Amino acid sequence: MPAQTLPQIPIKKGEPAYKLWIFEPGWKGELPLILNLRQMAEQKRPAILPGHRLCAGCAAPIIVKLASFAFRGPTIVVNATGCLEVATTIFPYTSWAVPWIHNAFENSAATASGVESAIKAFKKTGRLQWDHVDVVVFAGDGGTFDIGLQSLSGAAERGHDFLYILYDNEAYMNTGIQRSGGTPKYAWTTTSPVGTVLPGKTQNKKPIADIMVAHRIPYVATATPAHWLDFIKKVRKGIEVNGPAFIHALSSCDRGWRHDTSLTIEISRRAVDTCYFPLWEWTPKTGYLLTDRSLAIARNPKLKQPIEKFLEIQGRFRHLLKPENRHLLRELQEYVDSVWEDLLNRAANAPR
Ligand SMILES: Cc1ncc(C[n+]2csc(CCOP(=O)(O)OP(=O)(O)O)c2C)c(N)n1
Ligand code: SF4
Repeated sequence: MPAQTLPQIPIKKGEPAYKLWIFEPGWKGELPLILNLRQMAEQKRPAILPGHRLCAGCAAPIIVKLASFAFRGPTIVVNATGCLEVATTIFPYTSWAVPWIHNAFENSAATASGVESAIKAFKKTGRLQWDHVDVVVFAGDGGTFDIGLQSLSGAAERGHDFLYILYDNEAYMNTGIQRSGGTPKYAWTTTSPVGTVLPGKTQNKKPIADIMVAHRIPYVATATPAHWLDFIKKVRKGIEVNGPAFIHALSSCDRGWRHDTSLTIEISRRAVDTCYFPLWEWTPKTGYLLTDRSLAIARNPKLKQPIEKFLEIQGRFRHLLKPENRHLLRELQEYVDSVWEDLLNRAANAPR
């Protein structure tokens, strides 16, 4: 059965329209598909259904929903232990509308490798009724930056064909907001407290997406739920490539980041506007390419916002806005600026 895309339905007058370039297997070029959010909502059933127990304001289900709009056909989801898993599969219920496997905290990429190998074997022996069955992993930062890194690296090195989506809420949220390798410097967590001894976490965030680039897999990208079209396109590209693909999606957590539940999308927007979390993609052929708002900022640096804009709406950084911690804030700004400069130097489409 060939891969299916959305039927082209005319957009209603006055509705915003976006052009999404869908890559179809077997096609030399690209198929343009005009769509908007209403069409997607009406025509594509997302992989995750309402009724789950994730907190109001949690970005994780938005990430799954947006990602699943880009699924091209039969898809198996592998889900590491974490908030997304525990809150969507409370026995005897499930919120998943696709085949879904829960695996241990540390080995989602190993599980995905096994699933992908089984699919390949079925195909080889003529027992697969579809052209392809895609494998998509969703795992948190604890399950990716830290405990699952070796299985992810191994799967990337072996070249298994799956898309790994990291939803990065920057701490071990499910077990009570403990710091992870994805927690940014000076953020409060329950294991990196703020007080007279410590100003929050004292180490920088691990550059996980760059670590995946170093594996030279076919596709690596960063994304946020606020830049939804950019995200959907990246998911589709990650699924279409043959071999491992990795998407690092920033996933705000109102419990751990201490923000108002209404600010989920605004926080993602500010993360990109301040260059705290730049949007880019990387392939072996193109190298780093800035995308969406980050490309706009590179072209017009006046759009870049100070880091306070990202920090000021989150309780986990409240201490940084106190007068006595101005030097910490300055240090964070310098760090963000140097990482951004470094990216500008590497990005092939950044203005020189
Ligand atoms: C080997 C192992 N160690 C610890 C745990 C306990 N545990 C379950 S979920 C979790 C935190 C998950 O954090 P993350 O991957 O960031 O996902 P989040 O909950 O933030 O979505 C921990 C420590 C476990 N299940 N297995
Ligand atoms: S604790 Fe955070 S990551 Fe977990 S469900 Fe709530 S908002 Fe989402």
